[in-house]
Amino acid sequence: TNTGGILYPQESESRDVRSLDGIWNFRLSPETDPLTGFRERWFQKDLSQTGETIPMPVPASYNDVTQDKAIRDHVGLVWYDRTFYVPEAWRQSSLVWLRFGSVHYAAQIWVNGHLVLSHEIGHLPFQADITSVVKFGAKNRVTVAVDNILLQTSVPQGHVSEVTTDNGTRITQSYTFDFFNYAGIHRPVYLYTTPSIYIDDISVHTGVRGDTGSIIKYNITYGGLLRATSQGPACYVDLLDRDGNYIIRDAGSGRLQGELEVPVARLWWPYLMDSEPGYMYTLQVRLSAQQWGIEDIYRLPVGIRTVEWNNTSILINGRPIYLRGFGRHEDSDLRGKGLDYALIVKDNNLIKWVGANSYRTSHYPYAEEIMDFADREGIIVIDECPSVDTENYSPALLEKHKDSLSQLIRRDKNRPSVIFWSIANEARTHLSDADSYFRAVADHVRRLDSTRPITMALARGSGEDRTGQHLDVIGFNRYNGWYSNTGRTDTIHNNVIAEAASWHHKYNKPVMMMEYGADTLAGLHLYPDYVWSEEYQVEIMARHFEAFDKLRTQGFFVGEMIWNFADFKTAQTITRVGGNKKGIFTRNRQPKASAHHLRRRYWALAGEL
Ligand code: GCB
Repeated sequence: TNTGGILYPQESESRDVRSLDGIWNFRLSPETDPLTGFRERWFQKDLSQTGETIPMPVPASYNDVTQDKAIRDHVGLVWYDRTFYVPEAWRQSSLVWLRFGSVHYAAQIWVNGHLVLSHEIGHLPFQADITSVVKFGAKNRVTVAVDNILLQTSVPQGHVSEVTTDNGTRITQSYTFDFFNYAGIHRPVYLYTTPSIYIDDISVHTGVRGDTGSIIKYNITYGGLLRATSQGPACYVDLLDRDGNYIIRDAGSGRLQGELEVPVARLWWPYLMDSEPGYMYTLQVRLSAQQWGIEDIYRLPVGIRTVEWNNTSILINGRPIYLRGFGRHEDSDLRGKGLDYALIVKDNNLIKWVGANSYRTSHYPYAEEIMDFADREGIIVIDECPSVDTENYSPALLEKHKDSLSQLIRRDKNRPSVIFWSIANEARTHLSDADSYFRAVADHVRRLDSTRPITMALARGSGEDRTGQHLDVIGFNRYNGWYSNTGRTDTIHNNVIAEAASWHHKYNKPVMMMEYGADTLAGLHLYPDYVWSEEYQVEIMARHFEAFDKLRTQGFFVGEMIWNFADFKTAQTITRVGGNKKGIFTRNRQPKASAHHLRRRYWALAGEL
């Protein structure tokens, strides 16, 4: 499943794309007999023939769309299916692919009763060539089994235990991370075609050569069967500007690797650092196997920029950057983690309205459709894998953790917006195993991509940390005035400065504050400021801003990210009132007083750049 490329499905002269989104059939596995569906082979018939099904939207989490608590809180397997037609016309020299943007947490997929895909870790796309099992010119069925159980060897980790209920023993899921374990088919499902010899993957690296111009290095891999006697396919590339004008035509002399020189390139700049941030070219790749009359065309958006870093700073196109952003979540009412186009456009507009230039994909990879906005708008992304609150290090966990990063890098390697890889959030970095574990993770990432710095969101103190030496940039999470010294906003300034300095002193790396904040109930006003009120959130921020401004004069402090962009749902606990309320926007994206306060700062910071 996880070998080869994972290019986003795209229509072209040689490719067709159909959406399988919509209303699917759905049913739970009985909690008392979770494997029934496998034993009775539910994937070999229509799900509705196995028992009662209900309509379920795709994409969406299944948890919040019904009136049934048993569905919201279900632990274990659920089943989905739907039917679709494959046109007769696709039989001619086409391969048919099935691609899921994300199914959380683990999934098995059958087409017409044949197992075609298995995937684990959620949040990342996976696909298969299903040509040999589809019926052309006929009705087909796709069945999906989804398991939301998190164990000590899943990424992220969780615990399953038993609980005695009024109706007997049930299993119950717990986890220490602070967001709801939404599950289901979270992102779009596509059926698409390629020619039988096709562009499998494209990798680009961009560089700037002094004043003479820019270069785009590319590497193309192809898939499909060629007869032993035939020559490999020929590859040609074109470069188009944002308006669709050809800048370079027919380059590459047929070869799969090459280098384009772009004499007066428009560089990809972060938001508000240039009048046209996020400038994207299109690399048009044409692969042809002439003796078979086959041509495949794929258009990859490309931004030209460089990333460099040293002990004190990160530079884009040679200029130091200061990050002003957020931690975020994929989270909303009703949909949970399901992709919603209205929501992603709104979020993009809010990010620009606030004047932020960055965010971290806390605590897992976000949808490709969201990342596309970051590319086009010049938003800097700290791209995080799904490892959160790691404890109990083990070889099995390490393999899965590395796999999540392989999949993430494979998906996002060409995105100019991705400036950092974040390899974990709030791992137990004080434990003795943390050193070798994170060395292995960081080495793995550097082998796959040495062009971007590696970071991690650290929560243990700098004194006890055993992992910072493996990172390029230190990010720390600290809730001064909230989890510690609650109510004492007069402790924030000095503590923030002292902690940032201690990280830099220990590791001699650039340092940023990756999380800080306070839970705030929108509409609660208490003055003088008092915890949970809008006034308190603003006061906490104001004290942090003073500390950040002082730190910025010391030469190693590279950014601030408030926790969180918006309120979000969590597991049920006694410290969360309807979820985590540290958003500067409410869950339905209305500003708290803090949003206006942050906006004044971020626009002012942008003006200084
Ligand atoms: C953290 C975590 C984040 C939580 C946040 C909080 O340090 O990284 O996932 O939501 O604190 O609000 O407690």
